[in-house]
Amino acid sequence: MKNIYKTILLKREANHKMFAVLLDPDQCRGSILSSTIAALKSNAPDFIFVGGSHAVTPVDSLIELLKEEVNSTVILFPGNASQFSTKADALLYLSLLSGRNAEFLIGQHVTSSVAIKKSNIEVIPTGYLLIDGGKPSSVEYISNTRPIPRDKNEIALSTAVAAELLGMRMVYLEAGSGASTVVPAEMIKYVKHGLSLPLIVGGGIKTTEQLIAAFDAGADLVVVGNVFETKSELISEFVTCAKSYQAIAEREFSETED
Ligand code: 1GP
Repeated sequence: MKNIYKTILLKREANHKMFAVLLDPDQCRGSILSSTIAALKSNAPDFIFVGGSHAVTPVDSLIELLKEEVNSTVILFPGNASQFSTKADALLYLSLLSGRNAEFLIGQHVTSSVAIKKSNIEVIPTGYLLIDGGKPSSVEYISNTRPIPRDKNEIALSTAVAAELLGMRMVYLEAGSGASTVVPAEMIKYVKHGLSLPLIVGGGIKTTEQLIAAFDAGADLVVVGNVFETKSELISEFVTCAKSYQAIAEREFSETED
C-alpha cells in the first residue's frame, strides 16, 4: 500500500511543490474523458483528484480507467459520502470547517466511516475552508454555508490552525470550482506562515501564472480542474510548468542545504 501522506510530507520537506488535476465525474465523460486521459497519459501530474460538490455519477469506473491508463496517484475528493470508492489510492476526509453546517462538519463522516475503515483505503483528514471566490460556488450552495471573506486572513488562519489542533493532516483553501477570483496570495501567505500542515489551494486557477503565484505564496499542492473541462490540451502545459517550478525550487533548496 502506498503511503501517500508520507510522500506529501517528504516532498514538502524538500520544497517540492505538487500539482493535482481534478476530475469531476459528472463532467468527465465522452470526448472530454478521452482527451483528458490522453493528456494525463502523456504528462502525468503528481495526483489526480476525483470528485465534486454536486457530482452524482458513480466514481468507480472513472477511477478504474485512470488506474489502468495513467501513471499517477488517484485521490478521492468527495462532495458527500456517496462518492466514496474503494478503488482510489487515498481519500481526503474533508470537513468543511469554514461553515457551520453539522452535516458537512461530521454528518457525512458518520454515514461513511465504517465502510471507509473496512476498506483499508488511506484516509487523510483534511480541513476544508471555503473562501469567497467572487461568485456563489456549488460548495456554498450545496452545503448551505457562507465562505470566509477574501480579506479576512485572520479568520482563515484561525480556522486552519483549529484543523491542525484537531489532528487533521492537511488544510485546503478552496475558492470553489470555476471561481472568478482565486484565493488571494496574501491569504495563502498568511495561513502558510502560521500553519504546520501541508497547504492545498484550488479554485478558479486558469493560467500557469496563477499556478506559479499560488506556489510562490506558499501552497504546497495546487488543484486545477474546471479549465481542463473545455481545454484538456492545457493539462500538459500546467504539468510541465509545475515540474519546472519543482526543479528550480529543489535546486535552490539543495544549494541552501550545502
Ligand atoms: C475545486 O479547487 C478545485 O474544488 C479546483 O477548482 O475547478 O476552478 O480549477 P477549479
